[in-house]
Amino acid sequence: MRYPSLDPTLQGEPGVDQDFMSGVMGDVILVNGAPWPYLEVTNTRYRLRILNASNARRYRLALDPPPREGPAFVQIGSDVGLLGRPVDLEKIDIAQAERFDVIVDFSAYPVGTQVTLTNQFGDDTTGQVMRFHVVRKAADDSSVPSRLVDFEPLTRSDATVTRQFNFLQGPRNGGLMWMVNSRPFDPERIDAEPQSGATEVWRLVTDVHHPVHLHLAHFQVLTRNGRDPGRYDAGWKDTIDLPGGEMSEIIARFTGFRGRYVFHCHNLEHEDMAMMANMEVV
Ligand SMILES: [Cu+2]
Repeated sequence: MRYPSLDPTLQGEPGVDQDFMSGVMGDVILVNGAPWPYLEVTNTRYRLRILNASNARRYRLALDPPPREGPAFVQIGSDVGLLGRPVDLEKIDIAQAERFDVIVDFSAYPVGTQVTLTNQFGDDTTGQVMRFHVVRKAADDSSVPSRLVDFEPLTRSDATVTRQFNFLQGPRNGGLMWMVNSRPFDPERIDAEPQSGATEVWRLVTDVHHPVHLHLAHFQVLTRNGRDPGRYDAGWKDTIDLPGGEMSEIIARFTGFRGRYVFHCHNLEHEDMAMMANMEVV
């Protein structure tokens, strides 16, 4: 596999060729390290914990064929834990580093069916992810509870501080770099100092699509371009899929530990080309 690094030794100058500034995408989809694997399943409910671990690829996951009845996926968890209530989804848009914890009920398929997990954002080789073979019947006494955990929705009035971070490309050192608030990552610079225990609203502005990931702090999506959160924003999260040219607001609680943590775009090439910043919880 060729990785288009500026420095083939990966020891010196970070970053990739200009052609790959928007991120390196492969042409083989791996699941748990295997290309396009299949899994034999019984005609029962399965819990699937899905992580998008690609460098730069977003997925729109769907089941082909779709189930005869019921939703394709019942989402029970987000990036950092169970939702308050399950959410029915026909498709899952998942950006790099996001996680979806879902139930798929294979009793909606006759035994003998092959069900492909597809990627509707892909084409040719990247349009398929893996396959499930429904090979036999089995007893299933499981159910999905209508209430999962106590979930406390945060509101704007909970926040004591509002900050804005712009995730934009800009000129730097004669070239272009991916930066936060027009500054490339500097491990020694602190870009935000939340108080321990504080709740803050962070406004996140983008030029192109960036999945933004916070270390330490969990957050809820408050608004997207002034509107309500989207269908994939339920629960506590640590990564938000930000479309290009938009402004979204998250509300985060800085609990647990003091000290220095990073936040960054989780497109790995953007991150490695300096779209990262430090916060210090004080
Ligand atoms: Cu990015």
